[in-house]
Amino acid sequence: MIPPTLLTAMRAARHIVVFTGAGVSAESGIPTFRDTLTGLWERFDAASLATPQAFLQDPELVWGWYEWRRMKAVQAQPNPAHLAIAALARHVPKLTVVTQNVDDLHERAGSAGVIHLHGSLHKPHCFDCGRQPAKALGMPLEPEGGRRLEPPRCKHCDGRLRPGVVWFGESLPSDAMHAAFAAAQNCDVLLSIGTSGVVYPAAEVPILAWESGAVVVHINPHAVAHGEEREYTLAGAAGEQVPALVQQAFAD
Ligand code: BV8
Ligand code: ZN
Repeated sequence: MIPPTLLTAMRAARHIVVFTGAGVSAESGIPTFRDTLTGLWERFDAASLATPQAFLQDPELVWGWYEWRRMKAVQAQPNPAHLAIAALARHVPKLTVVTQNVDDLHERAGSAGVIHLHGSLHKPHCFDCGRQPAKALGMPLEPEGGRRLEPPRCKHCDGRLRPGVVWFGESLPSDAMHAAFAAAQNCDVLLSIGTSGVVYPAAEVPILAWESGAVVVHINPHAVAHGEEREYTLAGAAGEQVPALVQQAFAD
C-alpha cells in the first residue's frame, strides 16, 4: 500500500530525480553486482574485474567480460520499471534520470537526458590516447559462458580499446557528477531504485537530496529504511513498484 502522503508529494513535485542501480535492470535479465559471476569469470568478483589494474594484467579476460555484458545489454529489453520512469516524465514539470548502470535500457524505454555516472558499455575508447574509435563496435556475439577476447586496436596509436565505463579508482566524468549533485540538491522527490548504495561518490546522490529537504523513496526488495522523516520504502521489485507508484500518483 503506497502511503497517501507519498502520493501527495509526487503530485506536488516540481522536480523529481530518479536514481537507479543494477536492480532496475535485473528484471531485464542483466545480472546485478550482487549476483555471483558465471562462466569464465565465476572465480572473480565484479569489483576486482572493473579496475584498470585487471585490464592491464589480463586485457583479454576483462574485454571478454565487457563484450559478454554488452551482448546481454543488447539482447535485453526495457522492463516495466524503465517504461514507468519514462512515462513519469510526462506527468511532472521536470524529471532527471541519474543512473549508475552502463546499459542503455533507460534510453531505449524513452527516457531523455539520462545522466550516466559510471559511463556506458557502448562508448569504448583507447586506453592509451583516450580517443574513441571512428566507427562503433559491431554486434557482440559471445558464447554464453564467455571467452577471452583480444581488445580491438586504436587506429591512432595502436593502443588497446577499453570499455567506456568508470572503473574503481577512476574519477567520475565531472560534468555528469556535477549535474547529478545539482539535480539532487534541487529536487522535491528522489526515487532511489534498485541500488545497494555502497559505491561512492554515486551513493551521495540520495543523501544530498534528503539533506536538501527532498522526500526520498527507496524501491528495493531488500530495501534499507533509515526511518528518517521524509523517507519512504517500497519493498518489492522495481518492475511492480514503480508502475504502481506512477499509476496511483497520476492515474487520470
Ligand atoms: C573514485 C562501472 C576517486 C563499471 C562502477 C568513500 C567511501 C568508501 C569507498 C570509496 C569512497 N570513495 C571512493 C571509494 C572507492 C570506490 C568505492 O565506492 N568502493 C566501494 C565498493 C566501497 N569508488 C570508486 O572507486 C569511484 N571512483 O572514488 O575515484 C578518485 C579517483 C582517483 C583518485 C582519487 C580518487 C568509482 C566507482 C565506480 C566504479 N564503477 N560501474 C562496470 O559496471 O563494470 S560501480 C558499479 O557497482 C555500478 O555502477 C554500481 O555503482 C555498483 C553496484 O551497485 P548497484 O548498482 O547498487 O548494484 P548492486 O548489485 O550492488 O545492488 C543491486 C540492488 O538492487 C540490491 O540492493 C538488490 O536488493 C536490488 N535489487 C535486486 N533486484 C531488484 C532490486 N531492486 C529492485 N528491483 C529488483 N528486481
Ligand atoms: Zn589510441
